[in-house]
Amino acid sequence: MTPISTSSAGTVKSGIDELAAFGGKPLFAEALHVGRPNIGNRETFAARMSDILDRKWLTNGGKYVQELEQRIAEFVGVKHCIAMCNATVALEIAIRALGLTGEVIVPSFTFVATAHALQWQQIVPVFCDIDPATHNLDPRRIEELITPQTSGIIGVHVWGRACHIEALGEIAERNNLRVLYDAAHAFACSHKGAMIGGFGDAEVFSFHATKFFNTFEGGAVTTNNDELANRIRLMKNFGFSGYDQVTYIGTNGKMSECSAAMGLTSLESLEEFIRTNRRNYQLYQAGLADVAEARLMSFDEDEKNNYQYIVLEFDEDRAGIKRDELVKVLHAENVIARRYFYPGCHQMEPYRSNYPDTGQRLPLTERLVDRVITLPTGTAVKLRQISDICDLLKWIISHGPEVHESLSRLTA
Ligand code: T4K
Repeated sequence: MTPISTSSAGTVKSGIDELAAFGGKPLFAEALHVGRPNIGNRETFAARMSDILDRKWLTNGGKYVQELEQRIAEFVGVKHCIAMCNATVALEIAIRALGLTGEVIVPSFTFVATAHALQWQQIVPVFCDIDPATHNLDPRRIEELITPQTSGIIGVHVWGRACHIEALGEIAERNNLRVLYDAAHAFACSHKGAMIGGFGDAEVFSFHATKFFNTFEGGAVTTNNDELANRIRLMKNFGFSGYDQVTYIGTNGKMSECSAAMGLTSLESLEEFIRTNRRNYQLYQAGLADVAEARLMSFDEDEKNNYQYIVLEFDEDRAGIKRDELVKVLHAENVIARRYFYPGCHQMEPYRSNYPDTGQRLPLTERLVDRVITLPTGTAVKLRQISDICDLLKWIISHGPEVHESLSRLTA
């Protein structure tokens, strides 16, 4: 990707006192968030909502859910897409439908839902360290964690960058394990030219409001396995295979027609959302090109990416200011930067208490959770605001030790 040039290298602050953390005026009048929803065409959405109300078919596999499932299956290139109320329930159902039991290997560097979906069903999430180059499961660390109780691996395509899919597949085959992918971040992304959604035994997408493609709340399981798809369909509808006929233990994982209407509308603007995210990414790339202390995560330009996360790895030793101090100063300026996935699932309950020593085998995860910062992007952020965020970051970092000292005095 050719970096585009930033409009200004202008100074957004001319002294420490001007930082909002020390009483100055915030750079932005309103908060800029990570995860502000992208909204498609309002008229189209309103027309669909009106139709739903007219037809009085609100949920339970209605017209819009069926259409969304079909469109997603076509887009991803899989045989089956089963829309769900959210990705957490979709993960729980996929885990159960795959027959996972005992122990399942997962990264700790993920949203806690990945681990909880297992533990919720009394399956132990066995946390594995990551490859620092990709932030995804390190295949070289997986086999040492396999025991007779291990039934599967859940890989997470963090930031939409694909896991080491071939290596995971080989390990699974050698050890007779199932592979499920948490593709919550990876809608519209590809691996070796093939869309994410068709790998492993099944993949799970999240369409939560904070994802670049949203259905308010929502998610989906995609798979090419007919039998598995059938089981998942039954399980997400209480196990009903017909009127009064229950074939499995099931739950309620259904997506509503409102969510599907939003999904269809979002799908119509998908390319625009990705274009905006990519343009934002390029602007951050240009704006932060010479900032060695804050390295912008890269994407493989030969693949399809959704560019929904602007991820920095921040080197606090080099900058002379702590990552959390930087986040605090940014928040005061109304740049609501986020740590991800701090402090790692293994440091959250119940995993922290159940397995207090897990951190010892996760040195790279523990390092990464102290370095990551995500920045605002999406259709809600303007180009000028991104240049200003870059200038602000550069200014703070170039005054790192001073800002650190001033913050220390403030809290002393
Ligand atoms: N696996 C992975 C790898 C995931 O990342 C996730 C979800 C899942 C599984 C489970 O998927 P779901 O069951 O949710 O479908 C968010 C989301 O709740 C969650 O979906 C997401 N990952 C996770 C990474 O982030 P928070 O705690 O960041 O949400 P919150 O409420 O702080 O919102 C973030 C920002 O977005 C806010 O500062 C404001 C803005 N926002 C948020 C909402 C909900 C809006 O502007 N409008 C909104 O409607 O969790």
